[in-house]
Amino acid sequence: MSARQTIVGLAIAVGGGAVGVVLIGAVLHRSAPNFTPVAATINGTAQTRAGTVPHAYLKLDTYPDSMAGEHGSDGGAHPDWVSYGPSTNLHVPAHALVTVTINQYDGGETITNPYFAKVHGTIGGTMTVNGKTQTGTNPDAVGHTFTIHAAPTNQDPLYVSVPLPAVPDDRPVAKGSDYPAPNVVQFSFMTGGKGEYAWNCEYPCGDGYYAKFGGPMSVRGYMSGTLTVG
Ligand SMILES: [Cu+2]
Repeated sequence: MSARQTIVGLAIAVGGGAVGVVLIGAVLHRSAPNFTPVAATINGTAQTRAGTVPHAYLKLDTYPDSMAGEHGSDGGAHPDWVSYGPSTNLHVPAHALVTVTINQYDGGETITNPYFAKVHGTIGGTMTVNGKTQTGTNPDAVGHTFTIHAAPTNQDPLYVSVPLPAVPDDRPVAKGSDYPAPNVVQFSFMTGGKGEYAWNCEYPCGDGYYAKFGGPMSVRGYMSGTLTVG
């Protein structure tokens, strides 16, 4: 078992004088539980600025609890924690167009940093929400974000951040489901060469812990994971 540790942080240094803020986005241990990976499905090719490349598709979900994702139907150790599914261990091909579809089932509120209510790093700088093209969402109604950070190494840079609009509190539970109908968010991005990246949610959804950045926000496998390009 490798003891190698990958520390991936989003370091924001506000220079000048005594003001310095460093945010550590995620600390991921190789020895942490290795959730069953989900690999993007390659289906045909896409014409891009980089030429004709494989077109890969990845499907994810965000839930208001942990009953439907990788923690098992009993929700595991923290059934009431918000979670991504079906896995937080994601694999996509190198030098490909990756189209991600996220079914977002959770509610939400105001995001701490409105930067993350905007779309960054996708093709065209846009996403679609329930079929409608948008460059961001209302910062007062964000459920989660899907944010890929490039590790500070010599691998190709990869930075993508997409806000996932909150499901309104009054949307009823859908027939045959435990949840209301989701907001369906879709976006595409290009991968470079092989690499290992971290992704996480930047909406403070860890209710009740450390200004809402604790709990599911600070334990791998809920609101963070890895993205392997290769
Ligand atoms: Cu979240």
